Amino acid sequence: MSERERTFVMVKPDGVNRGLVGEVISRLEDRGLKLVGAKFMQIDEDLAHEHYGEHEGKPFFEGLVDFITSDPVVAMVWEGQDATRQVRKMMGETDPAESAPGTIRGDYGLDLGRNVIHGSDHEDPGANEREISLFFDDDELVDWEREDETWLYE
Ligand code: D4T
Repeated sequence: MSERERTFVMVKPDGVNRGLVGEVISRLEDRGLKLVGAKFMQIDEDLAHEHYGEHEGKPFFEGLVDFITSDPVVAMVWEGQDATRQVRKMMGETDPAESAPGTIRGDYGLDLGRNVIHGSDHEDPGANEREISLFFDDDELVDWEREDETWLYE
C-alpha cells in the first residue's frame, strides 16, 4: 500500500482569472485529499526561476516566467495516500490538448502555455518536498485529521 504523503499543487494565473480555484479545490477535496496549507500570492521573478529552474534555457522559459508571475496564484499543499501521483492523474497531461476529458486540464484547457494547474512530478523523487519548502514554511502547514478520514482509508 502506498504511503500517505504531501504534495504541492498550484492554481496558475489562468485558473485564478478564469474562476477555477473553487473547482480545483472541490475536485481534490471530493477525492478525499486533505488540504494542509494554502496561500493566495503573486510569484516574483526569483521564485519563478527557482520553481522552473529545470526549464531555464528552453525556448518557452521566458514566456513561462512572464506568465507565472503575471497575476496571483493559489499555492497549496494536499495530503493523502499516494497524493503526488494521484493529483498528477487528476490533472492530465502537460498539454491540455492531450489530456483526457475528466481530468482538470482536459476539462478546462486547450493550450500548452495555459494549463491551469501545477502539481509536483511523481516521477521526480523528492520534487513534492522540494516544492513545498520553496513555497511554505513549516509553521504554515497544519497537521489535522479530516472528520471522514476513517471512512476514506481501510
Ligand atoms: P507544470 O510544471 O506547470 O505543472 O507542468 P508539467 O510538470 O506538467 O510540465 P513541465 O514541467 O514539462 O512544463 C512546465 C510548464 O511549461 C509549460 N510549457 C511546457 C510550455 O509552455 N511549452 C512547452 O513546450 C512545455 C514542454 C507548461 C508547463
